[in-house]
Amino acid sequence: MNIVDAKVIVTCPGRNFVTLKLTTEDGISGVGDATLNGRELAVASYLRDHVCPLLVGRAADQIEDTWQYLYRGGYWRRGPVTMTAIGAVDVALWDIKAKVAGLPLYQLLGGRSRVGVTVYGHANGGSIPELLEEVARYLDAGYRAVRVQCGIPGIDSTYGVSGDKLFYEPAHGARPAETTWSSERYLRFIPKVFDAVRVKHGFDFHMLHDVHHRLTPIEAARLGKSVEEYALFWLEDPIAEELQEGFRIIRRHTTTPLAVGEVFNSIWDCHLLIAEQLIDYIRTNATHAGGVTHVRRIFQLADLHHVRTGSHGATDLSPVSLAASLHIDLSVPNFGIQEYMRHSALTDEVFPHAYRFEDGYLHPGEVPGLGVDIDEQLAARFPYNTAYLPVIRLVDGAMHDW
Ligand code: GCO
Ligand code: MG
Repeated sequence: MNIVDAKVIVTCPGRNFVTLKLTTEDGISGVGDATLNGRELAVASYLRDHVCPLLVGRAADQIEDTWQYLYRGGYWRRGPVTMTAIGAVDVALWDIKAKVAGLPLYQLLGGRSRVGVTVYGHANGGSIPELLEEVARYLDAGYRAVRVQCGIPGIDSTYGVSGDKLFYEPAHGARPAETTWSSERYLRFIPKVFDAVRVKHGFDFHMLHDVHHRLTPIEAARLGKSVEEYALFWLEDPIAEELQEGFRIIRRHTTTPLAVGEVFNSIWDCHLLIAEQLIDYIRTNATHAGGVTHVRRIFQLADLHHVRTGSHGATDLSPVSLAASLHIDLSVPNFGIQEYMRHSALTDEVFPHAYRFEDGYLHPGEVPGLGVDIDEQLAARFPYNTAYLPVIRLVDGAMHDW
């Protein structure tokens, strides 16, 4: 059963998404998410110009061989653009294989290992009182885990806090927005945020927090140590992660669990972190790290080393990506938690899907394949719109990690 058509669909129902759709000679089609926020068209071109022509005429059922063909065959390995493109092909082929089998994808990955996929929602507030109200909203809605982000006095804008509570992901405009950052102010204030949340809402839910790559290892060590009493489920991306050895410094000082990996795209980006047990949760995701095939490899390595999964699920990843994550989450033995930021109603309309939220869990549904599709006619009504993530500078004007 050969692939006869490979199509790249770019659409912007509020934010940009790139989707690969593969169709076989039997008329079965599969979809893969190829969205790389702020660099979308690079992946679209990589697929259209260099990958789609190679796929037409290939057997749709040889998923591993196709993965190796694109990875080894490209000669230039790894990197976010390459691995996102390979990931989209891989997920689309798994979608097709599961449809051919007449089974939801998780059945092909070994079947269900749990009743549902525990997700965390995003509560954010400009101030502590506002944040406390948002946390209450999530707990009332049945969430068992909530990420907390709060405005920092003296800093004009900070990661994770926005006016639009529901669909936070700040990518806008023909040039990146620029704001100022102070790690000193952040470090002084953030323990008060965790204290207020625990005082008001107690310890009966998982509390998470994302530092978004902004500290040095020794600053992160100090923060982790100073907030141990608040029992964070995880502290995410405390430092920039290129230097994996940097985590040894953090680990030496604190028992606060660490989650890392949303910007990683291969097993080689995280093998030292995992093998030395320097982190507790690995956040790689099928879209940016080479699809179901490669992410499963990463998760198996993690399982050997007591590292659990916590896949990236921000709204700059499409519902196709979320569906792929849910099938993996439901089946792997070392699942930890899944990020869940709800997509807008319009995005949900463009990507009709079978997954559903219930009682703090997401369920991928029982539809054969991924259980998600793209409405191409509707998608065509929303053309690409240039949008960049913000950048930040320190008080003296120097560039810092956003
Ligand atoms: C998260 C992430 C996102 C990223 C975004 C970049 O934990 O969900 O940090 O908010 O910033 O995916 O495109
Ligand atoms: Mg993050």
